[in-house]
Amino acid sequence: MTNLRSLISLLSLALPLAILLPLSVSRVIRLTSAPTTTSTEKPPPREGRWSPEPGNYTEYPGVGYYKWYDLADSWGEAWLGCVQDGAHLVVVDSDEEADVVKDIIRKRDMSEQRGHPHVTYVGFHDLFLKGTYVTVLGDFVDDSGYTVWGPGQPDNMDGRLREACGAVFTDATLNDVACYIKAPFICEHEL
Ligand SMILES: [Ca+2]
Ligand SMILES: [Ca+2]
Repeated sequence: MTNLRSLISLLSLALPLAILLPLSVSRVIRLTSAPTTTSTEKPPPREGRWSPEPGNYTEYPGVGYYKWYDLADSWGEAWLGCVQDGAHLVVVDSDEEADVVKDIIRKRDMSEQRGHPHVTYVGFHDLFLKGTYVTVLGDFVDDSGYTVWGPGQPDNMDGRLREACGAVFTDATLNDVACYIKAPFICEHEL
């Protein structure tokens, strides 16, 4: 009889708990999974090898951080190299940034030049749709703020070759090139 009474009192205690507990758990889950996209703040930079330390990325005040790489086996390799840095292939989006790119190319160590001498890979392509140039950040090149193409470009090598990947000449004017050539590239990290 005593056992039965204590069982009843235990149940009367446990029952509300059994009802309340799932409610509180679901409330916690709802709270922790609440969307956090209402903030207008930029997300923190991705983890990677990017660093503003000397010898790594160079700061051009007011424009961005940049790093020159001597060689990629293809445009895709260049793209990946920058992503692995926690950066991106440079997206030239102003005349000012074009001057930065020109400066970086001018200062490059020619003794290390192993890729195509007139090509530096940058972050645009028309791989998705021929003739529609987009940046690696997903914007149309036409809307990017810098659309100075080299003479006759883009030309798909006078129509003889599919040139779907983005590059600049040494004067930072844009060019479409074949995606598989060996060329240097520049990565950018936003300020
Ligand atoms: Ca940029
Ligand atoms: Ca071309």
